[in-house]
This record gives sequence, C-alpha cells and structure tokens, in this order.
Amino acid sequence: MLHFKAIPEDYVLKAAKCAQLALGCSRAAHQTALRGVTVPNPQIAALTPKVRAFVERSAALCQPEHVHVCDGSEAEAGALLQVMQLQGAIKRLPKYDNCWLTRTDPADVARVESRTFICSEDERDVVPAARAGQKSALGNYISPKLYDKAISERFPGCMRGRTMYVIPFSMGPVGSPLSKIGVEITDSPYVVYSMRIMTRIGSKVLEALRKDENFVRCLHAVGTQGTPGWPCDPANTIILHKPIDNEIVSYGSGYGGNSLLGKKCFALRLGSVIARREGWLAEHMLIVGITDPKGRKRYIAAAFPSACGKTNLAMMTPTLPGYKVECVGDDIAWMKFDENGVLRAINPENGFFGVAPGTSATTNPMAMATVFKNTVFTNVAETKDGGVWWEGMSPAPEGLTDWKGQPFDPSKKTPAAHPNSRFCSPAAQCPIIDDNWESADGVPISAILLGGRRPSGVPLVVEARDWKHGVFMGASMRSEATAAAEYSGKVVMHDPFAMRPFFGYNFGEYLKHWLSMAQPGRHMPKIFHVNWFRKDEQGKFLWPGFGENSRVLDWVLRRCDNEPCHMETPLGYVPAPGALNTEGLKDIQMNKLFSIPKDFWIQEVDAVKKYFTEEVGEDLPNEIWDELDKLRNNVQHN
Ligand code: SAT
Ligand code: MN
Repeated sequence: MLHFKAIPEDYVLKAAKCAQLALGCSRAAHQTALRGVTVPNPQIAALTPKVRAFVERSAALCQPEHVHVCDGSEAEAGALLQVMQLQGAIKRLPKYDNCWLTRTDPADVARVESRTFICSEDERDVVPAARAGQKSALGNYISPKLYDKAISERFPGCMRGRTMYVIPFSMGPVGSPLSKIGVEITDSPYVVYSMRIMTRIGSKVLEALRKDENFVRCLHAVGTQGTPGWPCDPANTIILHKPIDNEIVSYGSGYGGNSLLGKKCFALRLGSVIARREGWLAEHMLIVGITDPKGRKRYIAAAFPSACGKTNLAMMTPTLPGYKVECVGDDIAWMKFDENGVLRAINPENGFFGVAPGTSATTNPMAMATVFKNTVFTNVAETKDGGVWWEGMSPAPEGLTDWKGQPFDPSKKTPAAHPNSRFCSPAAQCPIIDDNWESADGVPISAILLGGRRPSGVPLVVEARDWKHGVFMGASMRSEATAAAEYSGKVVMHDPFAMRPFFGYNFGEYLKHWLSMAQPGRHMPKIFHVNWFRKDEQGKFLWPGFGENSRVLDWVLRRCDNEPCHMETPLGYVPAPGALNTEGLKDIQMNKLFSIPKDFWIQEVDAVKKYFTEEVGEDLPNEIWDELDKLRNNVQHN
C-alpha cells in the first residue's frame, strides 16, 4: 500500500526537511527528515479513482520516497522555491520581483527530436507510406513492444529518495468546452513550478476531473545523472507518446518541451490526434487580435517553426498609426468551427516559454514589460547586480556570468546566454494580453499566416488563392534550422505547418484532415505565407520586421475584407503596386522583396516534390499533388 506524504501545510518551516527528501538523501536521513512532517494531504482524498490508479501505478514503478499532489496554492509555490534553492537548482535574481535563474546541465538544453517517438500498433498510423520500415523525417515510430521496453529499462526505481509530484493541469481555461485535462507526474520541482506558470494546475482541475474523468496521463522523470542541481540523463533521454492510451512518458530531460508535457507533447502531438478524431485543429500557432484604425478587431493565427519570432509577432507593437495588437497566445492554437461556421481558437497555455536572445526594448517591448516579474529564466547570463542578460538585449555589461556559470569572456566566440535560453512567464502579466484570451468559446479567426526563415527566393507575403492552395502552402513550408532542437548550421529544412517535430499521426492523414475542414456554410479563413527573413546579396535583411510587420497585417486584413489590393503571381496573390503601406520606411527594395526568381522556384518545386515522394508517397492527398503541378506550371511559364 502506498503512503501519501504531502509537502506539509506549514510549508516554509518544513521546506528544508522536504528539500532533503527531494535531494535524494539516504533512507535513514529520510526517516529523520520525515519525522513530524507527514501531514495528510486533503488533496489525496479528492483524487478520482482513475487518477489515483495512475499515481499508484507510477509510484510502484518509480518508487519515490514521498508523493505530493499539487494544489496549485501560493504556499505550495513558495515551498517549491525553497526546495529548489536548497537543491542548488535555482537562485533568486534580486534585481527583480520573484524572478529565478536556472542553469541546466549543458547537455540538456533543447528538445531532442531524435529521441522523440510516437507509438501505435500500426506503423502507418505514424509514418507515411513512403517511409514504411524506415526512418521518417515526419515522426519517429516506436512499436508497443519497444515502448514498454524503453519504460522498463528506465523507470523502475528512478525516483528513489525523491519526491514524486502529481500535477493535475488543464490545457485551456478550466471548464471551457475546448479545454482538455492532463495529470503530469514528475520528480522535478522545476517542472512543477514551470507547469504552474505554463498551465492551470491544482485543485480546480481535480474538481473538473470529478465531472469528466478523462485525462491524459503524463509520466516524467529526470533520471539520475546530470550536474548538481540539474539531474538528467542525456544518454538515455526518451520522449514517448501513445495516443491510443492518451499517454505520454518522458525520461532523462528536464528541459522545455521535453519535460513540460502539456506543451508540445500534449497540446500538439497528442492534441493533433485528438483533434482529428473530434474534428478540430491542434496547431503550432500564435494567436493575436488586431484592431485597425476603423476600430474593427480581427484575430489571426500564425504558424512558424520554433524560434522564428512567434513571440515577437504575438506581442507586436505596430508602427502603422491606428493599429493595435493584443496577444492571445504565442505558441499553440486549438481551433474548432462553431455552429455558425466560424473558426474559433483558444490558447491552451497559461504562460510564455519564450526564446530570450534577441528580445529587447526594440524588438519586443511588450515581452520586456512581461518577463521581469514572477519569471523563471533558464540558461541566460547573469549580471553583477543580480539581473539577467542575453545577446541582443543591450550592449553586454561588465562582469557577466555566462549560462554555464562561468565568468563571461567577450573575446571568446561563445555566447553568454545559450541560444535556446528561455523566459517562462505568466501570460496574464503581459501588458497587451487580450481581453478575450481566456474566453471559453475562443476567439474568431479571420486569417491564418504560415511562415519560416527563408533567406532567399521567398516573397514577403503571398496569399493563397483558396483553402486547398493554402493547405499546399502549409505542406510545402521550409525554414532555416534554429536552436530550439538539436540541429546546427543554417540548413533549410522542410517543416510543414511548422509541425514537423510535433505531428502525432501520419502527415498524409493530417493534410486530408486540413482539406476536410472546407465545408459549405463555413467561413474559411484566408491563408497567407509570409517571410520576414529575406536577405539581399550582402546578407542584409530586406525587410525591417518586428513592428513594421504591421504593414503586412494591414494588407492581410484588407484582403480579408476582399479589398482588391492584390495581384496574381505564379505563387498566389501579392500586394498590387502601392498596396502595401510602406510610408515612412526608407530604402525598401520592393522588387527584391517580392521577386520570384525562376531558377530558385524550379529548384524549390523539385525539392518539395522529392520530399513529398520520399517522405509521404501514396499518403499524400491528390489535391496536394495537383497544387504542386499547378505551381510548377506557373513557375515554368513565368
Ligand atoms: O522546448 S519547447 O518545445 O518548449 C520550445 C519550442 O521548441 O518551441
Ligand atoms: Mn513552439
């Protein structure tokens, strides 16, 4: 029989003892530490039978010393901070209000896509036909047998001497018909504290579970290697998803999407499977509200690969007079057509896990106004006065400590902050958070933007001729690799719908699902492809980006009103001459920004064809092949 022992009620007084538990001290030390701190946790009685069964099974497997069911209270948050400070896992940043710095093991700094798997009986559920029995670029398959083996090789006893935390969490506002519930079990207080920011956790979620027992089971353990303060196990890291059982299992990494299982694992990989089953869309998209000078407000969703400026767009300060942007979410959108045929979106998250480097008062003043309270910073540099710094924030101050905890030497080429260093901040404290960001019904979506980092060949903005063409644009998206995963170098990768690392099922089926969204009576959002990152021959950006992107949004919204401010090109519609408002901008080379080099596009079509053939094969819908043929024709006859 498993004994639940909560973090005690008088958290602060007893936190030191609890910290010893979490630190993994000896059994004898435990007994001492535990004496007098075993307080019955009222939350345990509140567990539904299914949650309790999950907790008991996980505890039997991982053998923690201690189980704590999170209630989401402030006192609990305080205790977690105490525990982590005593473990040496975080330190306070005295320059700010309730801000904390974590340094990870240098081997645990990003998502590990090569170690991320989807499990199903049939490989074809996960991997498109063309890659049967081979490695696929669109999702790693693992058989149920190897799935079980991977767990049994890693989990037994992995939480010995530690506290096992049980985090009931809701993706989306608690109680919204668009929201879903998960329960994450973890031995990392950093994960608990981060989940508290990134999702809604605690008693209110358990309450909701009593009405509907269904939840996604998320089991996470950091492993027993790693550096002091950051246990992990990079050699054995694995991230497993089993959609049929609503289950996620993650071992060996404490970082971001590997460990905050509500984010990529649930909201995207499992989410995409659930969405397909239930007829909606789970997408790697930000959501923003834009009010135009006439006072009309529209919402758009936008898909970009990780670390391509989604947070910047989501919090943009428009330079065009009369425009206002408000933020609903910066990473994930769950979208469903309502009974009136309107696509409505919620942000399933509760916080921002944003890339720090490049964020500044110029590039993203709203993020800067968000992140200096109640925030956990991971792998940024530390200033002498107990603040943080990263590349692109300002000129480097004297006396920095780099992300590895070493004195920063600017003469060396290594950065002070890791390129994938992050801030983790509550969304509610963003000064331009949208009034409707927690609306249970979601916000109505007028347009969908797709994009990536394309240094050459790809115009600033192109509108799809129709929904089918838009789905093709999403399918053929490519982008330069970023630091968000384990890739290096400036290689241009295929990243359809910015979902390549996040598909929970066969990409061909995903495209069919997208195509099936277009139905009579529905108001289909217009789809656009944008590229803020085009460069000239000297490697200089052709477009200023950031707040100036409001000029593109202005054109997008005018197109949503069917204003005839467009012209036809081989790729789709672009702004008619003079239609893109560039007033006040200097030296914009419109011809270069919008040029469609024939050789480039013939190569692009070939590359996309090769990708579709080699990675998807017969699972690619005919409509998408037709669109590719159309594009080839258009480009050749240009
Ligand atoms: O590490 S995360 O997956 O949360 C961030 C990202 O890749 O966008
Ligand atoms: Mn992302």
